[in-house]
Amino acid sequence: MKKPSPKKRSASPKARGTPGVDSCGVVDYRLEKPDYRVVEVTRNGEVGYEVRGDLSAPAAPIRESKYLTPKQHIEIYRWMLLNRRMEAALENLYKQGKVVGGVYFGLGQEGCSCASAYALGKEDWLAPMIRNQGSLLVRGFPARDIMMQYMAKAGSPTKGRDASSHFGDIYERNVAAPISMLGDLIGVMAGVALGARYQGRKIACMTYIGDGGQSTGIFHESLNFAAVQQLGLVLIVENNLWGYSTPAEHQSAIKDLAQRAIAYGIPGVIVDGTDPCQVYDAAHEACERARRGGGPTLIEAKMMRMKGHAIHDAAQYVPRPLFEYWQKRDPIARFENYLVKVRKWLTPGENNTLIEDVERELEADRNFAEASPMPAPEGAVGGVYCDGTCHEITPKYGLKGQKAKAAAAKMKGGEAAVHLK
Ligand SMILES: Cc1ncc(C[n+]2csc(CCOP(=O)(O)OP(=O)(O)O)c2C)c(N)n1
Ligand SMILES: [Mg+2]
Repeated sequence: MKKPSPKKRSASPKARGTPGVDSCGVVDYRLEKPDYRVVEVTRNGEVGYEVRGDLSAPAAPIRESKYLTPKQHIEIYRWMLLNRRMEAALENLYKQGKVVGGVYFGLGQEGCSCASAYALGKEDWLAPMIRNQGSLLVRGFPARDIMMQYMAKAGSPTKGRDASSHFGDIYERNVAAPISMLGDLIGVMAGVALGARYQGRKIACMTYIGDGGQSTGIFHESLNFAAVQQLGLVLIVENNLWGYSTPAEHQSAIKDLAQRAIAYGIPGVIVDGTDPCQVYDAAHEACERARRGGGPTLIEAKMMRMKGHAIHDAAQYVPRPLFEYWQKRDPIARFENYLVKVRKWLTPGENNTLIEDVERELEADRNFAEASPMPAPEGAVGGVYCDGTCHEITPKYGLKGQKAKAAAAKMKGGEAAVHLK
């Protein structure tokens, strides 16, 4: 691969400069503001949705990143490609009857998942949601793990006990497993941030919530707590316009979900979720703020869920023109164009090599995952509940020194054997 020149070629003048700030103080990184709305209509007794407004505008350029080097741009692009191609492979595995449950897709959201997770350092924490498979890849889970998980293989992160994405890694990768009850992860990550503070660790804790999930009570309770305690939480609101079959407009009366930040006294930021540079810059600033003890940031990433809720949902309720509008804003096609044609940081040949490399990696991982055995039936009886003797629980952010010893002594003989570092 050609070594990208450290000197940046500049993007178009429009794609640079300071982000705007709305009348509520919400920072807006976007270079275009879609001008349409989704309305409910009844035709021949059937309720459905239509789009009203102007859908003819061409896609905006990619915004120039203030922080990313050319090499980092290419790395994010590679993660996005891997994210998309892995989901395409999962769709095929599902159609071949090899996936045990459903499959969830982040099609059209790869830039948001990958560029946000890319802003995290090794010590930071991530709690992904079901569409953030790209974030898992960036955080170091190989595609084979995700594929084995969907196929409930013995070698999958949950050893076949879960058939979608309820897994994490609290020891090496600092990833908390997704929680299906929408919004609950926000409180969990606020708790991780609080624990880290007691340890004097300066870390950022990132998680996601959807436009639908933002309506839960726990969203309010957790974010308010994080704000009052000034915890290092980075909350990305993935506004992909749909919560199952409910349009975002029918979920919240405010147009910009980032404005909710005002109610908690924290910064609110809007980004175009299909532009990885915007996502990265906003996430990077929020992580820096979290690490220096500045408190939480709410980032609203505006984009579109380009498939149904999961593989079983054909999304027939979504007006077709909306798909066409967002297809023009495909994050991977636009980023590829930016890297190859606008910046010329990748030659077309290097781009092809990179794509082939991603496909090769994926092919090897898919073969590995498919060839892996299913768990032995008798294994199902173990490893679900901890009886206090089956494994050691080592808290990552446990108490230190004398306090730790005292706590461990108190716990001995109690419900769980806790071994403190
Ligand atoms: C508290 C709670 N209520 C309802 C559900 C059922 N549910 C799962 S996903 C979903 C839609 C979520 O929409 P959104 O938050 O916009 O996320 P998206 O699927 O668009 O990524 C619902 C209602 C749930 N898991 N948890
Ligand atoms: Mg949604």
